[in-house]
Parts: sequence; structure tokens; C-alpha cells
Amino acid sequence: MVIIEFFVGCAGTGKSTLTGIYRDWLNDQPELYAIAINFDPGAMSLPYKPDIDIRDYIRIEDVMEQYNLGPNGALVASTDLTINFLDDIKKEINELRPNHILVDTPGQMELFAFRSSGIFILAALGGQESVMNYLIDPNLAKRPSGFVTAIYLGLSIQTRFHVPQQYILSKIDLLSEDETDEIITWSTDFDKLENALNLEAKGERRELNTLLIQALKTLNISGELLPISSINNIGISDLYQSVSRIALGGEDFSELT
Ligand SMILES: Nc1nc2c(ncn2[C@@H]2O[C@H](COP(=O)(O)OP(=O)(O)OP(=O)(O)O)[C@@H](O)[C@H]2O)c(=O)[nH]1
Ligand SMILES: [Mg+2]
Repeated sequence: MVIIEFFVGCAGTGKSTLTGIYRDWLNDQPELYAIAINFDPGAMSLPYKPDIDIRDYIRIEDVMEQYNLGPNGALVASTDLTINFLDDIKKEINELRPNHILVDTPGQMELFAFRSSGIFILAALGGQESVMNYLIDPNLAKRPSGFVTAIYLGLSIQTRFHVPQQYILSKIDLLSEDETDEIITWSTDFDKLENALNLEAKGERRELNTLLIQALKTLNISGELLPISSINNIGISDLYQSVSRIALGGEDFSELT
């Protein structure tokens, strides 16, 4: 079985760094052969060497020139155009024969998540068998209102792709231990989250908070956030365990280091 993981999240949340570190960690495990695919045509430089790179097929500078676009328009057009090369990417994957595929998506999350190309890419590579890793910025998450914003953004991705989603608290080395623990608690205890939210807000905003929390409770998205630091190598094996459980339907992979 091949496990396919996508990495999504707002710009700068650490998608590419985690993709590289995690790929190398997976390849240190017995019997795993992981590859990293860069699907960001606008990436100027990457913190890892991708095994497959969409920039070999489409370059943002060429799109700017060919369609007479500025950098933002060219970024949108380039991401849309990536779907023309999905057969080539699949051919490259088949030649490498990995059993674990990591897909690094464009910096600006909306390019992958809210345009149709993202749906096509997911369908072509992993379909409903894929796992979506959604990275949350620690500075956004440390305020209760920011945390709720991040969760709702994550839910909008889940609504788009309809595949199992792992919520990741990224760059925890930038938080104190207490801050990390509090954020993790909010992800499982919505009453505590509501209390924290109400300490932050007054009046009408409290009514909105109550409604937002009620919706989270009704949706019953009780998955715990996974804390990760790519810089300090924290949480990488937990990510593998969690994704394996999701992808393989509960098989125990604890014998792997
Ligand atoms: N402190 C800390 N910094 C990190 C961590 N992971 C990534 N970074 C830094 O965060 C910045 C963005 O990291 P990237 O991995 O490029 O993030 P990204 O989400 O791929 O960014 P874009 O694709 O450009 O949107 C870089 O300066 C990284 O060195 C981490 O775990 N801790
Ligand atoms: Mg990136």
C-alpha cells in the first residue's frame, strides 16, 4: 500500500521544511521509501531537494512572459496549469516506485485549496486514500480567537477535499511548554476553549463565540492537534504513527522507531 500525504496551510507555516525533514525521517525507517513532490511552481528556493518537481514542467517566469501577467496572476495561472502535467508526474512516481509520497503544496493555501486544480491534483495522485496534513501557525493559534479561526480554515479545507485530515500545530519551538499545552487542550476540550474565548471578548462577540463553539461540538471534530517542530525534530514519529493509523485503518505501527 502507498500512503499519500499532502501538506497544506497558510503561507510560511512550515509546509516545505516539514516535508523535507519528514521525508528524510521516513527513509531512515526500514522498508520505507518516501519521496517528496514539490507542487509549488512559485517556490523560489526549497529547504529540501524534491524527488519530483513541478518546476521542471512549469516556471512562473515563463508564464509571466507568455501570458503577460504580473507575479500574482502568474502564480494563479501557473498553479492552474499544473494539471496539464499530472500524467508526467504520475509517470515519474511510477518509475520511482515509492511506498510513501509527500506532496508539498503552494505557499498561498488558497491556490491549492480553493481553486479546482487542487481537487484535480488530489484526485490524480491519491484520491480518497490521501491524508491531508493541515499546518497551523503557532502565533495565530496562541490566542483563542486565532485558534478558532485556524480550526474553521481547516474545516473549509476538509469540506473541499473530503479526505481524513491531520491538524498540526507547527513550529512549537516558538511557544512555551505551557502555551503548547493550552492550545492542545483547546483542541479536545471545547468548554475550555469557550472560556478562554470569552475572557478575550465582550458583548456581541461572546454570542458569536458561543455559536461557533456549539458548531464545533456538533461537528464533533475531536481530533487532537499534533504538536511539531521541524527545527527541533519534535513530533515527526508521532505524525507517522497518526497518519499510518488513519491510512491503514488502525494498524499498529509502534514497532517502527
Ligand atoms: N522556529 C521554527 N521555524 C520553522 C519551523 N519550520 C519552518 N520554519 C521556518 O519558517 C519559515 C517558512 O518555512 P517553510 O517550510 O518555507 O514554510 P512554507 O509553509 O512551505 O512556506 P511557503 O511555501 O513559502 O508559504 C522558514 O524560515 C523556516 O525556516 C519550525 O519548526 N520552527
Ligand atoms: Mg513552501
